[in-house]
Amino acid sequence: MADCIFCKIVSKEIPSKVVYEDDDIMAFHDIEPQAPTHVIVIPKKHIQSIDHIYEEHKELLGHILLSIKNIAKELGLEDGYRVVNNCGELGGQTVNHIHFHLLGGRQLQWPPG
Ligand code: DGP
Repeated sequence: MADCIFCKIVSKEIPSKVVYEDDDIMAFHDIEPQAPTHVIVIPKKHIQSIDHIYEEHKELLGHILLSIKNIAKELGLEDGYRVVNNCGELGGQTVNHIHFHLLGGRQLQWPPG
């Protein structure tokens, strides 16, 4: 998608610190980290949000979750981590390309603001 920041990260038009990449997904360090480890995991294909996923995306989403587990392990988050998806305006989504935040490296608090 022409105006999507994360599509530009996928095409390498915008540089990022990639931690994992395969044919379907990409994981890179967040530009505004909220924890010592803060990685964004996205499908390469543009999907706007969780509100825009359908049956055809089931395999892709499963692949994302399994990859998050592997990335967390690779990054040494053995004591725990948090996976966050912000959906839509009230959910706090600012980039309209579905993404999962992988946060760790400190004690995370609950509830979120
Ligand atoms: P959200 O609020 O859930 O839509 O999160 C968007 C995240 O994307 C936010 O934590 C900051 C991050 N982000 C925005 N622009 C860029 C960028 O150009 N590069 C990287 N690495 N992260 C970005």
